[in-house]
Amino acid sequence: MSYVNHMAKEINCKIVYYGPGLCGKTANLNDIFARTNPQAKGKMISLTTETERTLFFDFLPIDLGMVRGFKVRFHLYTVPGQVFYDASRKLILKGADGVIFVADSQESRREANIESVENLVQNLSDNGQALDKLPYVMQYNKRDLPEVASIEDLRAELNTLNVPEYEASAKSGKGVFETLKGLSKLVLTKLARE
Ligand SMILES: Nc1nc2c(ncn2[C@@H]2O[C@H](COP(=O)(O)OP(=O)(O)OP(=O)(O)O)[C@@H](O)[C@H]2O)c(=O)[nH]1
Ligand SMILES: [Mg+2]
Repeated sequence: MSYVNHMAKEINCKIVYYGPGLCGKTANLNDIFARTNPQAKGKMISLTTETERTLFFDFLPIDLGMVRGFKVRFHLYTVPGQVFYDASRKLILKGADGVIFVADSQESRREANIESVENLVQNLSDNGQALDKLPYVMQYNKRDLPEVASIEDLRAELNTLNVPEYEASAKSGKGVFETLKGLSKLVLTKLARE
């Protein structure tokens, strides 16, 4: 749930990057970190194993400017994608103000993507939240690789809620900011209505 500090005139929002193992969640945060100027970002914190797989989460606070006199700060989190880290995923998802689903476009990951969306729905529901009530966007990542599924197929399999969708190659930064901008627009629109 967004935390509005009226004294400091700050709005704090929690954004969670979700998706199967190795889909590129951490790559999204790394790119955002690398391209954001120092005044607008906090420290990036990564809890990883030696192999750079996310063990618990990555965390990056960034300032997105002002909305009606309030400073808007996004707290970006990634979850660990590996199936057996489910308890961590559920915990990190708690209180999310918005979710970005990062799909791995490779044909070989089609089933993993579907399972991960199902896992997202289940974990939200366990936390008392519903995906169709949340600001939510879809990113089709790794478009630079050969043997990727078509956007039409990915859409049919993953984007059943028909949310805004973005093609990306997070490794080179393509589509990363567009995705975040799309989600932040939804989050801010919802905040303005509350
Ligand atoms: N070719 C290509 N490789 C990518 C892209 N995005 C990420 N990768 C690579 O895929 C691997 C996994 O990326 P990560 O960002 O660590 O994936 P993750 O989703 O954080 O994985 P977990 O933390 O294990 O859940 C890394 O080697 C990345 O460099 C992309 O768009 N294109
Ligand atoms: Mg990661």
